[in-house]
Amino acid sequence: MHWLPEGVSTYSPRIDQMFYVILVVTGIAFVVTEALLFYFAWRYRHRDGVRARYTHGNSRLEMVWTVVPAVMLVFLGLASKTVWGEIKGSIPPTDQEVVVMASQFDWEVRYKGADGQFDTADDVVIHNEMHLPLGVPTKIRLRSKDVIHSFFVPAFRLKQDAVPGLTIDVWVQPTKTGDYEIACAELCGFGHGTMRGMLTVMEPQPFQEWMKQQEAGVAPAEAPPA
Ligand SMILES: [Cu+2]
Repeated sequence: MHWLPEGVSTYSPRIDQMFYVILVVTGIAFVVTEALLFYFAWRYRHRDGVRARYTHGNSRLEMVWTVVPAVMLVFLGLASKTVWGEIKGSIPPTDQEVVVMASQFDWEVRYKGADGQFDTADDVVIHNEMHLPLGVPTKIRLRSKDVIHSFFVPAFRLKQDAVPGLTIDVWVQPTKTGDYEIACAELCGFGHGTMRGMLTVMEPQPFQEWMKQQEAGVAPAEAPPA
């Protein structure tokens, strides 16, 4: 099945597997319940000369159709929580860090710069653009200046809210070079739909060169959209 964009992070196969398990389980439940709904509507339709019968229901049947979906729901919930918890809870040790400051309606992306420290004069700051090295885990620290945004990179299967007053860490290890979309997945105001960025995964060597150029100011950072 190929309607999802190609997954290009180390954990995307696990997310996709979970997605398909949920899709199949809920898909079967949907088809069965809708089929029964239509069948009963047809089977017990109005017919001349047939009187309606009053019934108190069937306790055993009601138990079954309550307990079975409940068990399935708990199973899917636990399985999802396990996958997401393992991904979120295990940020691999890495020197590669980026700080993302979300605001209406802009993604500010900050690199440490030549001194290897954040919040110094030589930080490299660009807007609505992120470059990451291939095959290396990057820690992404999400912040927000104003309202709740959601940092969403569909190709990575990564989506996480950016909340004012909090720093929320996520990580990714890209598995394929290319350009991928960054979107805001939380309705954050009138320009929400314009809050997009481009993420470029590069081989480590070109990435280092790009970083050097940024640090030297050779390629001036893109101005934020007006
Ligand atoms: Cu937003």
